[in-house]
Amino acid sequence: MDTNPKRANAMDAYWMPFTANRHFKQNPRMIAGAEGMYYTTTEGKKVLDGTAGLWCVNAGHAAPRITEAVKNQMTELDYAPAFQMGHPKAFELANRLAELAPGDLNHVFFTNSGSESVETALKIALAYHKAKGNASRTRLIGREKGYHGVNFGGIAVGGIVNNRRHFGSLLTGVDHLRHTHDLERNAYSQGEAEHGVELAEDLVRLIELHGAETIAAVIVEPMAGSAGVILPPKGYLKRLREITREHGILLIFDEVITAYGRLGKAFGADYYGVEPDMITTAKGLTNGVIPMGAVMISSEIHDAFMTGPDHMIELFHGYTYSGNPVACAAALAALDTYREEELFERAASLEGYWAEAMFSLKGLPHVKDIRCAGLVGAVELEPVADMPTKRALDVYLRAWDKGAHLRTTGDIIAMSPPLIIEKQEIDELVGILAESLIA
Ligand code: PXG
Repeated sequence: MDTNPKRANAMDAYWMPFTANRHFKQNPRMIAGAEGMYYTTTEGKKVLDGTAGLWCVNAGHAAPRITEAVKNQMTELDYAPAFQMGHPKAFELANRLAELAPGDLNHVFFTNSGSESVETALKIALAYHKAKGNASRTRLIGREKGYHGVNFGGIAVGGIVNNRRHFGSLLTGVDHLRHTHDLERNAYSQGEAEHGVELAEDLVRLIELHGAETIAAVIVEPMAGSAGVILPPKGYLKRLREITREHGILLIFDEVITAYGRLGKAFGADYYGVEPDMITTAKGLTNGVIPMGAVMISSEIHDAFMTGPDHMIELFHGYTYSGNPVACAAALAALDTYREEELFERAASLEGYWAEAMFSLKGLPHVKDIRCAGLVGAVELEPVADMPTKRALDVYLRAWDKGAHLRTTGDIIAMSPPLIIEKQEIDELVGILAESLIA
């Protein structure tokens, strides 16, 4: 490895995110280009993208409408101040998203990432209760194994220990529901897991412990992605909705992964048939090409802020790049692409084929569970004794050598291909995974 940071191709200066930096830099995997379902490496090798980038390139790489829209927007209007100023595409995009979102989620706040969408939703939840005269509602409830990005609010409500343990005391006044991962009862599930609806009653326990009047919001991923594709038990999300509604607690779905067609519907809320009070999104909003997030917010919450003198700022929150024109252009073009190419419907129509292909891996060495929903699939592996994560990492590296890009989390392999995937590419991807599991 060239470690001299003064040389352009040295690798030391770039501190890579969520990466084993020293291991990677000894044997780098470098991508030079991408189109459709495939990456091209710097050595000119084609690699099938089994994960839509990081769960974001839902329309496939270099989708022409999006590329064109970004180019055009750059020359037309590159930037406009986001505070006390607007530009038409931000309003157009908000309207399009409000139309797409379920129920009365009629308002949209723009951010630049999933992490910022989470912070935004948590802050709005607190400020909403204050605006309604319920200032004692300050407690936030997350769930064990939850992933809500990497900012302080998100790691406080999150439940992945390595994302929390190094960073001090985090937010106070946070509690967690128990997770719903249950291999013994639920192995080899699709869509929803059979057992575990009773785990929603954990919220009742927390209400009895803290008092409902102290709780502002519950945030969960409808399907937990980063912890390794944990499917909600049947009836679980509905029960969370009932309990939160009964006790005046807001329900936030973190759909940074599940929104924009990943499960074959616009939102996980549609797929599971449960309507939250806010939905956090990012990733697929722009097909991953320009950083952008959006929080969908109910009219009830939004309208609670629209009181007081109308020259006053209603919410003291926002980002320099909220509703950035280039990001808006990318998102509008992504939504056009999803609609015109019927990609959400396409994901739904492939769900059965995908699950069948994934379940064909049952019985291969070290496989102890397979879980699928929409175009998401995960294979959980028996860890190597005393070397957690090694089994999955080895499979990942073998698959990369064979020409497919997967994700690992712990000893779980996760896949989430672009929604443009063809059946023979599903066969290719799952075939490479099968070979990589065997040797
Ligand atoms: N919430 C959820 C549910 C997410 O999955 C975030 C928030 C944070 O988004 P940003 O844009 O700040 O990264 C995420 C991100 C993986 C993986 O392979 C998952 C994410 C990001 C990168 C990798 O598990 N999720």
